[in-house]
Amino acid sequence: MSTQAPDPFTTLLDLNSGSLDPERKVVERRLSDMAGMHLEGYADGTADTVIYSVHEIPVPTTNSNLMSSTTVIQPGKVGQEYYMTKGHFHNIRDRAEIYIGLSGEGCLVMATEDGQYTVETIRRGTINYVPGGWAHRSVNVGDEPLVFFAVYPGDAGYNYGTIEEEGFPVLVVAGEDGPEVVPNPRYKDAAASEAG
Ligand code: M6P
Ligand code: ZN
Repeated sequence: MSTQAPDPFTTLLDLNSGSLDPERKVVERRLSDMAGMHLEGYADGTADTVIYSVHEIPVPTTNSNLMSSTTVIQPGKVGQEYYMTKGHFHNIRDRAEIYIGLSGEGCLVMATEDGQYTVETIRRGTINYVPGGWAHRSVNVGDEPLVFFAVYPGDAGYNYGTIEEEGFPVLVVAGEDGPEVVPNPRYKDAAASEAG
């Protein structure tokens, strides 16, 4: 079939831990995979710490299929900045995405290439809509793992390079009274991000 539709199937999602049964593809991201993404460097000896894992339900990467995954971000910080995902635009920029919050407390930072941004809440029961053209990064601002489910067109693809080079306009940091959104001093500052 030209749409490459798979046969119908069902997966069991543990709403607390984010793990799937059956597990098909799990990607773990460690501090070493996030080098340069937090404003501060991570402490010596912590490179192998797992920051988040993505439990994917793979389908053929066509526009007629829906890819989905559960992401589990551990609680923690690098300096004052919370653990977070790398963040990405979609390779096909206009592809949208939906997140459903399952457990924990988080923020979804979204930004366009020309610097518009918004920071939304992720918690059990939230449904966040990420429109096409908006890069997205999720941040765990709580003391427990942040777990959410995401669905997006199968051909969306990942563009990490733009965020790696330019960052997001804002950072989410721990302030005296809880999480704060502050300007990213290195936003679009190529020289600083290369040095950092
Ligand atoms: C969400 C979705 C996934 C993504 C994951 C981790 O579950 O957006 O597509 O892989 O978060 O984010 P990132 O790919 O930016 O590391
Ligand atoms: Zn995405």
